[in-house]
Amino acid sequence: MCTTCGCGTDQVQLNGKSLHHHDHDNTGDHHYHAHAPGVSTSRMVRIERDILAQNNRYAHENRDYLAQHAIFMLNLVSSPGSGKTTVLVETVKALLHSLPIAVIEGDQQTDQDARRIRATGVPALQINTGKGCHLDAHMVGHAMQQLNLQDNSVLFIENVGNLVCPAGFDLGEAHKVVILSVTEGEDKPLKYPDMFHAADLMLLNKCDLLPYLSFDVERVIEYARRINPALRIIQISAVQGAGMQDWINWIKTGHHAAITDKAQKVTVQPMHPGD
Ligand SMILES: Nc1nc2c(ncn2[C@@H]2O[C@H](COP(=O)(O)OP(=O)(O)O)[C@@H](O)[C@H]2O)c(=O)[nH]1
Ligand SMILES: [Mg+2]
Ligand SMILES: [Zn+2]
Ligand SMILES: [Zn+2]
Repeated sequence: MCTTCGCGTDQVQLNGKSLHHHDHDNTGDHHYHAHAPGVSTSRMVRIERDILAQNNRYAHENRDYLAQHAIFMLNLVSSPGSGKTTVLVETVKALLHSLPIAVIEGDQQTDQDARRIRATGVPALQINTGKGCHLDAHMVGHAMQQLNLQDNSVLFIENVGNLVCPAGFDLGEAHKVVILSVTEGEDKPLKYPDMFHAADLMLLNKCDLLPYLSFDVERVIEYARRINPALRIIQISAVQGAGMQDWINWIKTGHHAAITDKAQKVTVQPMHPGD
């Protein structure tokens, strides 16, 4: 699977341009991660035997950068069609007057989702992974750099629709948020446990459709908590708005903590380093 083969890296595009259309040797200080000098990316991928270890190093750089700038980053993961983009568009509309926001969109092809986000007035960058089935921390680092992120902002990532390998890739996010819609069946947490284990919050979406389905909400909650007892679960309808305020409050609390955490790190600096 892709955690060991590094599939699709050469085809990755950011807003339609090759990930490495620029030369790493003259990118200046805005390119805040380093590649091994004199080694091409494709060769690096071949000689890098532990894709996840490499990913984790990039994720660490991303997380450091986000902490320094008090940016709260959420990684939204789900199967295709669960409602990630719909949730994001409604979330962005609810938050854009109170917080600076940016969005990174991941799909194999097209910039349709980035255009849906940009229609709200918020900046969005589309990553096309080609044959790749997940975002990795290296792509996200480049996308972060191109977005000119504001300090104290919220950065949302919509991952490639896939409940399998995005679970294994840390992007440097504060939390993975898994979206499961009620049309997908209650058994998905048991069938794709890694994702429900990796997530801190589950949004159960499309609850407006419950009257037409035999979906058992109590059962899906029991299955999800069997995999991850600490999982927060919020029932929502992105199109009708039910539960959305709870989700917005959860984001605001996390964003506030990110800012406060940064402020605390600043204030604990000793006034006189020698004391
Ligand atoms: N009934 C209903 N449909 C929804 C809801 N959220 C999303 N959808 C629909 O589900 C489909 C897929 O949504 P999209 O946001 O593109 O999913 P994504 O592939 O996860 O980004 C679209 O037709 C949406 O209108 C919801 O809360 N209720
Ligand atoms: Mg989408
Ligand atoms: Zn993958
Ligand atoms: Zn790079």
